[in-house]
Amino acid sequence: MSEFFPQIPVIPYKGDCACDPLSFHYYNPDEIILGKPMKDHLRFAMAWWHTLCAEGSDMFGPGTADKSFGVCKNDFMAHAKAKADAGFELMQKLGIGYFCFHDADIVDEADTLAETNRRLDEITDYIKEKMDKTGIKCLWGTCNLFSHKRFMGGAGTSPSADIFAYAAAKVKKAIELTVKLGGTGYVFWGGREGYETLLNTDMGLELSNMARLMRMAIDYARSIGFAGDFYIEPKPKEPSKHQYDTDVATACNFLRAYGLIDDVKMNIESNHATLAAHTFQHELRTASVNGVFGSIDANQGDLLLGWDTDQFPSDVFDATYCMLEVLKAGGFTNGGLNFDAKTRRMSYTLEDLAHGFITGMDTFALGLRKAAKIIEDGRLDAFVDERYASWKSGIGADIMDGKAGLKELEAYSLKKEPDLPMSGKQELLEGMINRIMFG
Ligand code: XLS
Ligand code: NI
Ligand code: NI
Repeated sequence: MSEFFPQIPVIPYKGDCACDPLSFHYYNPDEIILGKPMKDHLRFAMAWWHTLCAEGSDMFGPGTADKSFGVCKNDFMAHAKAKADAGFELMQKLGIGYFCFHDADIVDEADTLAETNRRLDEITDYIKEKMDKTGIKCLWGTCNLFSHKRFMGGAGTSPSADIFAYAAAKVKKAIELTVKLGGTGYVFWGGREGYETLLNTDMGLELSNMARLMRMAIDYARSIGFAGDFYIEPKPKEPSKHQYDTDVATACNFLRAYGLIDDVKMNIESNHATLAAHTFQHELRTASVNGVFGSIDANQGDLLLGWDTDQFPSDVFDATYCMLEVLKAGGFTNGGLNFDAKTRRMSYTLEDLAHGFITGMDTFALGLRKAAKIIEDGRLDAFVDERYASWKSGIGADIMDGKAGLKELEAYSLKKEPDLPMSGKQELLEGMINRIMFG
């Protein structure tokens, strides 16, 4: 079999030697951090779509990268297999243990559902063989319910019952493929599950139908032995003007309203958080306090741009705060860090792709190291404990234990005017984090 990335060697960890860009500087897979190897903390995954399909097209021009992998794309099955070969070669060279996929990424859709399903069966046989040989696993699968024009008005939220039925059929197949490949997760990203204008939209019906499709998917998946996690991937806009799964809190409300909260967790994407005017950290914390922290789409946006730029992550502060949330949530179980990221349109070579992953993996490895340092240092946790100390005894404990209501609290306050809360000391804490980060 030919090599697709001859210029990329197996990427070693070289630690302190910073001069070789084709090496990891911070990611040392087997090094133990807080009792666990780095690779188990981070559980890196390759996104099939950006890595093997996306060629960098935008609204103003076609792609600049060549992802034909030496095969004519019209020969769709040969091309699908070449993509799989290239993907496994890259994952092996980078030491990435997982991948994520949409049905439509792994082989081109045909004109009929029956033929599409046949193609999917053939390509997943091929992928499964490669998984068995390499030990690389599937982190999660999902269904592309947004590219084809039939889904212009949504899939589960389409105004057409026929389209809903077709979407359900595609979800059924995508779940079967995820189970076949041993995936431990299934993602619902509401691609076009939203609206442009309420003038033509029955929001109540659309929301209840979205819940109906999820309930059908969960029940079917469990009936065929899927033991992994379901995730909603919130995003506020793009492609819809207003997407129903706007952010983690909105998605939690939807899940509670429709009785799905015990069945679905969150796959949180950094760039989606910032599009929702939240920090990545905010979305992660909201998920963990609601008991729905699941998995992560690791990328980074550009705060000056209002769309999902899906850049490979390089922001060490963001990665550190992310890993702090992951560590505090007890780490990943079925989830991981999926690089839902692509190289810039001007970085069009296959070598650039490898650099995207190396930088992204090293950024999160450094983030993990720094987050562990912040935890081991202990001053941040101690400060937060001290700030909330009044809840541990006296009137605070009485409120927590349900012993004091409004009457008792009035009596208490009539006797004692409160002191100001202690200083929030944000500036001190920010400086302290800098010192922990940079020594
Ligand atoms: C798009 C989403 C998408 C999901 C999978 O913005 O990030 O790529 O991760 O459907
Ligand atoms: Ni994503
Ligand atoms: Ni995205």
